[in-house]
Amino acid sequence: MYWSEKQECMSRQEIEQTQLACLNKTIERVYYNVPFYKERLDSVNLHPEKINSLSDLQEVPFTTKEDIRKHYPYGLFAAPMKKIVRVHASSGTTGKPTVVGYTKNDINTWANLVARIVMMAGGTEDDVAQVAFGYGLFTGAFGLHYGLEKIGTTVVPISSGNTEKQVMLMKDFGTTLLVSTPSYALYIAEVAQEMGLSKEDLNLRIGLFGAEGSTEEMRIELEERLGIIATENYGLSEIIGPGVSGECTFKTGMHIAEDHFIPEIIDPDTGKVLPWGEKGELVITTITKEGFPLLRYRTKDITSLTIDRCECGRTMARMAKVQGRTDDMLIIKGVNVFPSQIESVLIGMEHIGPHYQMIVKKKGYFDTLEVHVELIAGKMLEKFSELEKLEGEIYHKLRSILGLDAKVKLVEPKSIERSTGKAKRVIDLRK
Ligand code: DLL
Repeated sequence: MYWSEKQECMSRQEIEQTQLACLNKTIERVYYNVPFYKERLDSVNLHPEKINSLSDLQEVPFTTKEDIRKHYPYGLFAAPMKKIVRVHASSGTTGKPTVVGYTKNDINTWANLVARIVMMAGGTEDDVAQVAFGYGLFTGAFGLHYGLEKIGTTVVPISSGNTEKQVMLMKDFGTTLLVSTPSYALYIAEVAQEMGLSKEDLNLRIGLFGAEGSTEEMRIELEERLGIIATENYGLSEIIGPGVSGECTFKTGMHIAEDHFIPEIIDPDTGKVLPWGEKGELVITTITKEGFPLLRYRTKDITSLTIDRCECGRTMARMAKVQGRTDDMLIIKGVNVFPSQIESVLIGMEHIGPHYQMIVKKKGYFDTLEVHVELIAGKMLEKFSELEKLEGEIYHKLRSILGLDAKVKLVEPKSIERSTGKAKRVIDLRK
């Protein structure tokens, strides 16, 4: 089932024609409305009428999060404030947040794009959707909310946290579709189990998970524990929020709304554009936004793109699971390490749960990695020798995958803090 079949199933030629027409309009819009872009485009001698083909986009300089921060709060808006009807912001860990603004048309576009990803995942007007993202400046909750309403699902705007009540309402309201981060969904599953509820007691059928990475192993765990089809979606506040891309039920990558965004993959070190299929940093240009358009925004997310045929019939390019961010890629003793690699080793091993944390420290000149892994309640191994054996097993698996010696520490059940939003997997104490 499609939300907008005509757009989602265009031929490649139609997609490219649409992209070029919209790109031209966007370049003109930012050139004449945002001094930052005028300066940037002038600096490479790229007047708007010089963009005659999609490949000309490669001449346009990148935009970074730093650029947005420097123009805090509204300096990159391309519409007058009276036309801006909503702002959202992403909370950086340090400094000021990045602020994004939407016109009425942008809000409408956004709802349509989210409606697409909900229907791709199998959602319909018969669903009861529990939005367990935090409502607020974060784009997750409001983004999903309006898209779900557009389709006609019954929305339960419960927000994140208050997990026991979350489970109680899930049962009483007959929730069929859960919207959350994958890590929070796992926590919800744990609490449901503690409350004595099995998946058969709940009515869930679809998970729409996003806002953070997760592995295939995590998907399987969520599907088994909650009795759902777990789909993933991706987005970032700077680009629009959720709705940039999402999986259909074939789960072979996330379809990008290419009629609104032009994706590119670049080598993060050289900035060179890479061909389809190659892994690198995702760069996105928005081509229909009015309030806050961005040209060649460096997402820092590492993935690859494909336009191979998808069985669902959609023709839009698909992006692979995000492997990590160029800035949460840890470099430990010269080795590149992503939390997702650790997760795929841990999930599926006996006696341990899916909760872990990586602690990176500096010892003299050397970096050290300690991985804390939680034991499963009730399966607590009593014999010290068995604990040691398990630690050794994890240590060897991590070493063979990462090529790195990590100290493994098994910790008590429930001792690692649960998150109700994006999970904090890495504690970097080196700075
Ligand atoms: O997380 C938008 C969103 C909300 C997407 C709800 C999907 C669902 P930000 O808070 O600005 O926006 O964070 C954006 O989160 O650059 C990625 O690093 C990460 N991210 C988002 N979705 C995924 C995903 C929202 N499916 C940043 N896999 C992005 C991996 C993801 N990382």
